[in-house]
Amino acid sequence: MEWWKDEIIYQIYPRSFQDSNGDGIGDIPGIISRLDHLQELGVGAIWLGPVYRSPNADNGYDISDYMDINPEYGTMADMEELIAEAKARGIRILMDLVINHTSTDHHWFRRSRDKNSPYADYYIWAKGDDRGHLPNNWTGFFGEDCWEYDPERCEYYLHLFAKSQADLNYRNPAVLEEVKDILRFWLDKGVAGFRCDVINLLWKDSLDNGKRKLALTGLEHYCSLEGTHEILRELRKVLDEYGAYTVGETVFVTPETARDLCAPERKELDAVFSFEHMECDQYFIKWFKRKFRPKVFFDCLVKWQRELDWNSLYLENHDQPRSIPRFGSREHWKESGKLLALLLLTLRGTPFIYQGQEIGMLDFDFTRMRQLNDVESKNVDRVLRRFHIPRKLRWKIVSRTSRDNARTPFQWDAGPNGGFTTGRPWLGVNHNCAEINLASQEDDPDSIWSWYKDLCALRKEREVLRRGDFEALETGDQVFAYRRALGEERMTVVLNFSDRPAQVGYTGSLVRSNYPREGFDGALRPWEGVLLEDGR
Ligand code: TEU
Ligand code: CA
Repeated sequence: MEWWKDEIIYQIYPRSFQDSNGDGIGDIPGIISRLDHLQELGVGAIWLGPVYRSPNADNGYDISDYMDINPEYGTMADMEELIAEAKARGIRILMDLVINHTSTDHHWFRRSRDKNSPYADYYIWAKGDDRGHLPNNWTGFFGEDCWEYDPERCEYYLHLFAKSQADLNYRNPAVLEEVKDILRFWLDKGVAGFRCDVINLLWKDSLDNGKRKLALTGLEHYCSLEGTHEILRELRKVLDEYGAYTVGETVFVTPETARDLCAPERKELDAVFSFEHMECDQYFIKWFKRKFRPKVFFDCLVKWQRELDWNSLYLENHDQPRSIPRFGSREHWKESGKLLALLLLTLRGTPFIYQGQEIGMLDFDFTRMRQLNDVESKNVDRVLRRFHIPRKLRWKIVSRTSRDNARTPFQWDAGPNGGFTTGRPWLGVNHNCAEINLASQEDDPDSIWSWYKDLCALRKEREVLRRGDFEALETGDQVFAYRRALGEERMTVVLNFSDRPAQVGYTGSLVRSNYPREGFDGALRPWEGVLLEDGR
């Protein structure tokens, strides 16, 4: 039963959702205390960010024990209670499956440093040459080299991400068997599936030198290779024993390579997170921003709607800056926040709402590097410093794109620390929590929160919005229009992504607008979106 074609999934970044014990760190009991919020929103599943034992070099994406819970987040009993309490509310739990790499604190890695141990080949080790050169010219995702010398083994190990995130070696069949055990462990506990971290990078073919690129040299040796597809088909056999859902985070996918990963007949993944629509406001790499181009964004969304029968839909996550400043308008905060919600919840696919998106949370209000936590942001600042970029310009480059923009604690109310913690928060709470918080929106029928709740309910009520076909009507420089159709049901969505009004020729009976209005006469106000029935 493809439940994920009828449900909306909510992403929780556990460190920043709700603290329950005053240590300033979000935790599992805190999540349990907020499940009623998620049930009221109307989501059918939670993608829970990594809560496994971890030294937190990358806030849990550096795992040292896949079958134990980070004590900062709680206990295994807490995790089992979360699964049960969520289930009691009709909410499934998806775990974050991070199997491209482990923490160098994992016992597999520690023992892999001894060439004679049974774990010697769990990771990708290589000799440099005796002049101190690295095994090849590949570069990593976090702005640093991707080879680290280990003085005990006297060899280098590969890490495409932080140096404490060592890439696993899937040429070793024992690694695949370990991963199958991890899947069974969590599926036996009742989770409904997994979000799979950088899952299209698992198989590295040769370690030959890669082509020099502006960033990420060597991709051709490890991105979406046939070996990875074989691994995914093997893992799918275990997942199918449980009817589990998988959505893969897949860097650099195109619709073609995405289909090879998630078309049903491939029996690999059920969906992927693509990145192309999140690259419409950058030059080549995300640190070099450009003005957001709505038409490029619309055309990209239309391409992916046309080329994949089904996929995930998202505008925010824990790696991306917030969507209103990026694709909407701070000046029209409420209208554009609602407009983006109307887009997300009326396209075809499985919508993902990231914590805080439902109340219009914005980027952090930090002013200096020492307030940041993110390893990627710190590495990039170090690289820029090596190129003698002045501090002010470094801060401008890093702060616009830093992943910490979406990692500030959830703003529950206007009280101290936005109601997130009674202690000192691990990452600063945005001072705008006085104005932007759930408590101030819950009883306001015109709030972004009320709008999300209403649209989630409407999507559940109207099958045409979940299962209907998609037809693009217009992708202009400011207006995006499309139609959903199922049997006799037709709904037209018309979105004005601009500070300027727009006049359009679509007709139909008004179902929703993010502005108060009676009927629809074709005149769209700034950042207005309308949903029409029997649109023409
Ligand atoms: O992210 C993979 C990844 O490539 C992103 O970091 C991306 O490069 C960029 O930050 C967004 O454009 C996954 C996790 O989502 C991320 O949090 C982890 O840091 C990373 O893998 C390593 O596990
Ligand atoms: Ca806590």
